[in-house]
Amino acid sequence: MFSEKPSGQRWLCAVILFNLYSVDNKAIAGILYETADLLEIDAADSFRIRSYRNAAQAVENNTEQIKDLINEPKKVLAIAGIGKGMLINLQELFSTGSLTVQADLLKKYHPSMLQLLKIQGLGPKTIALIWSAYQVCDVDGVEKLAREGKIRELPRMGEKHEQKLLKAIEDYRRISGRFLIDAAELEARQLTEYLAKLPGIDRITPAGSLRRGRETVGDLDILVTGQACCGEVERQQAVQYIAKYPPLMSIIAQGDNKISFRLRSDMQVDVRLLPPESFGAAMQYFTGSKAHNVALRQRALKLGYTLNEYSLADLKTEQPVAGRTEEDIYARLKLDYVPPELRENLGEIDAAEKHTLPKLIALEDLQGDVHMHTVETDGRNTIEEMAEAAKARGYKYMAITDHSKNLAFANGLDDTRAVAHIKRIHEANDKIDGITIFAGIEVDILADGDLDLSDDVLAQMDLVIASVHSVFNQEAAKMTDRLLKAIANPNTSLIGHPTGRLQLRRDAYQFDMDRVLTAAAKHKVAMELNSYPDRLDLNDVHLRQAKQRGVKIVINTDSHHTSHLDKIRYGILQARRAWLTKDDVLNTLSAEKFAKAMKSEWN
Ligand code: DGT
Ligand code: CA
Ligand code: CA
Ligand code: ZN
Repeated sequence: MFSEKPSGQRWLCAVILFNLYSVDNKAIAGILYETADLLEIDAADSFRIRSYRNAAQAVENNTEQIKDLINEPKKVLAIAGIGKGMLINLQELFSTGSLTVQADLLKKYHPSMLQLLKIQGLGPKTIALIWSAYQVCDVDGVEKLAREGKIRELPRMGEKHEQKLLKAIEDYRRISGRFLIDAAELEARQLTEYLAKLPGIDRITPAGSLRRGRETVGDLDILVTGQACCGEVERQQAVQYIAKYPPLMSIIAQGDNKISFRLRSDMQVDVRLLPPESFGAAMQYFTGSKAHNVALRQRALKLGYTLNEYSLADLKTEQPVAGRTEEDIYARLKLDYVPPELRENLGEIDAAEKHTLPKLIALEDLQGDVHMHTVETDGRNTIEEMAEAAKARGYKYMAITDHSKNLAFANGLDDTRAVAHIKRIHEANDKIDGITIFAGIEVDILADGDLDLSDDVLAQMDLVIASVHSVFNQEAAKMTDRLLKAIANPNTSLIGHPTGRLQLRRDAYQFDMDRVLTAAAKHKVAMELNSYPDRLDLNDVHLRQAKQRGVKIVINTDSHHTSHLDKIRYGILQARRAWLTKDDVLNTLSAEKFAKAMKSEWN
């Protein structure tokens, strides 16, 4: 059976038009990983497949950018995992913008193979199996096979595999086309730098879900204003300049004051050019959310105004009464200014009317970050390096929380190594002035709810983060009991990344959130807000639920490198979206009070 011809054109473009302007190591690694997967589908020699995967990993982890080294072959060859053959591949990639091996394989099969590989649990082996039996290699085609019961007929496959595959396809559809907040932010920043070079531009600001701090972003909405947006000729010139943005891959639509395009990263962008007098109205409108806008427009009508992306205007005379700033618009509508993170129509308009909007937590309120790893387990820096970096951020305290032994691939600590590590942390604390370094641990919650280290060792810690890192697929009842047992352990200070979800990759494990939060409140165990963009766990909805149950939050980065400490701002955004204030978050306390809180002594 043959499937309809899949629409893989976009992928083909991605391969051929590989834009060399901003090729970072991650992009190169992506191509090498894809090539390895395609070789595996093609039943290539396993040694060859491995050489591509190894090279991908080496490129990904290399601290220097390959694009800066490519003209010095010796330096590239010095990277472990890159041999002469791979060097030739990299040189080809940089001189022609594509890789013959990959291009040939995509010609032989189909570019849509790459989309299939993005489906969780569908590896090259299964794809090869499906291809050889049915010559199908696109998402729609595979879904059809699964629905017709044809996947279960393949060797080593069954009904269960088929159901799992259908669920994975559903997940893929839901998440494809969305991006992590850090990726969206980076694209927005680079584009902003480019736009800022255009003469006659006063302001450039992201709107949409990025400005609201949503955990993932669909497309970027960038608003621009200044002289360059005022006349027809100026706007045309501006649009022409934007169309030459090097990472731009294809233009989707181009109008008089708007241009929509797709970036090499596959992200879609809408740039709007606005006159200064409607910039505030446009910011309000394009920040959204849609639900907030609808409610706000109804309120405007009730008060005798019309509200759109150009202005707030008198209903009768149609004369604009506000539009230059957002603040003017909210004030005219007799509302306190609503911070973008709250604009989801979840009670914020009511609160703004009654002057009861919360004073949201801000980055400056945080006194410390208490979840980080070091070279002792799977981190990249030493205790001292992490401490200096935390101190440089202005923190009063921090905690080193390496992994426990159950996480064998991360070289987790057993009791003996954990005790020795506490000693090292104390020594570093004595040596480094200006910051308190707490000795902590991120201990695994084992499948039965026991913690992975002895009570005696855990009791010596200043704080204990208990986290689930294995056996995610338990029944909800069992997982709930597992978490409840960990919470009841007197040594537990907080639960790390409580739902275990990995955004755009892995669902949360199943458990009864309400019972877990109730128990956490009772035992004075805090819940983590893990700021890592892939996690953001607890999310905004759960954080709000936790606050209602009286559970305190600790906002951490889970840093594995000094550069990760900066990710704290993504956590702050989620906390703000959940209406959290300083009082809801324990790491806004002084070091002394925080230490007590970690021993479950808080009011
Ligand atoms: P995204 O891109 O899916 O992450 O989410 P947003 O919120 O950025 O949504 P987007 O890009 O479709 O639109 C940007 C903003 O424009 C949105 O937050 C509110 C506004 N907007 C879009 N469509 C409508 C609409 O039909 N009615 C109203 N009132 N506002 C809209
Ligand atoms: Ca958007
Ligand atoms: Ca948009
Ligand atoms: Zn963890």
